[in-house]
Amino acid sequence: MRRTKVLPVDLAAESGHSGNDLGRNSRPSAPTVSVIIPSLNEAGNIPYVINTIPDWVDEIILVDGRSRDDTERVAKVLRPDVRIVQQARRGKGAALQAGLAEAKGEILIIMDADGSMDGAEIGAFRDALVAGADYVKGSRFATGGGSTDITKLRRFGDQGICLLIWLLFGARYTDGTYGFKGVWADRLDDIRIDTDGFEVELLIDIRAHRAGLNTVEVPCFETDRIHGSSNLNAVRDGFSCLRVILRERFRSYRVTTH
Ligand SMILES: Nc1nc2c(ncn2[C@@H]2O[C@H](COP(=O)(O)OP(=O)(O)O)[C@@H](O)[C@H]2O)c(=O)[nH]1
Ligand SMILES: [Mg+2]
Repeated sequence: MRRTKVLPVDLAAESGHSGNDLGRNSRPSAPTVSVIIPSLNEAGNIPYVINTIPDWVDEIILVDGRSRDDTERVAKVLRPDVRIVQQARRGKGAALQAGLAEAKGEILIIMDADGSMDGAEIGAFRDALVAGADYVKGSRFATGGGSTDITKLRRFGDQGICLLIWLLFGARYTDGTYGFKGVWADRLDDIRIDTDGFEVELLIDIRAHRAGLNTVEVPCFETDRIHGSSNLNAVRDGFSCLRVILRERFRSYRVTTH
């Protein structure tokens, strides 16, 4: 089984670990950046989220999951240049499919709209990608990261998912369910999201690994959701995660040559 090394950001450039080099050499040193934000009834949180996003981000895409509140209007009032994208089906995975398909940036960052992620951390994602990573995972459990939001049940579930991904795919990740991620647009075809729910987080991780993407984790700090409550159901979505892990394990892959 081929292994993807997961490296702290400062080791990425000097590691020599590489996936498929196609396109990497021609990447810009000052890439354009799109931020994709799946949002479902987040009107109370979206001002905070948008205000944390650095000025140098070129494009903000808000994928609205048919919110019943003022999410879209609040976002537009705050940042008139926010692009609103509608999704075809329900779920965070469906939202990411729609948002990523519309994004124009060379680097694509995914973050939540609940106020638990700090847009100031986007800089670390961009730096790791410019330094040579194809795909960057935010991790609450890497050294330097943390969370005030995670429950014991979710931490236990996350550890189980990381263990399964290691045993079944050989990828050593410290966080299996965090939604703060970054990827070069030229690698999107390797990931090809085809699931609609919260299990999308680990689907991306597994596919990135199996496609040989140079993956780097950056430590992140997750705070409590500001308003409202989580849409995730630990049991229902836990089973969806298991289903995706097994489906991916028994799915045949075109192996990327190095
Ligand atoms: N567009 C869209 N966004 C969603 C959907 N479900 C969840 N989200 C967003 O995905 C992010 C993570 O969801 P959240 O409920 O906070 O889950 P948790 O962080 O795992 O507790 C938030 O920004 C939600 O608004 C959906 O069906 N459509
Ligand atoms: Mg959340």
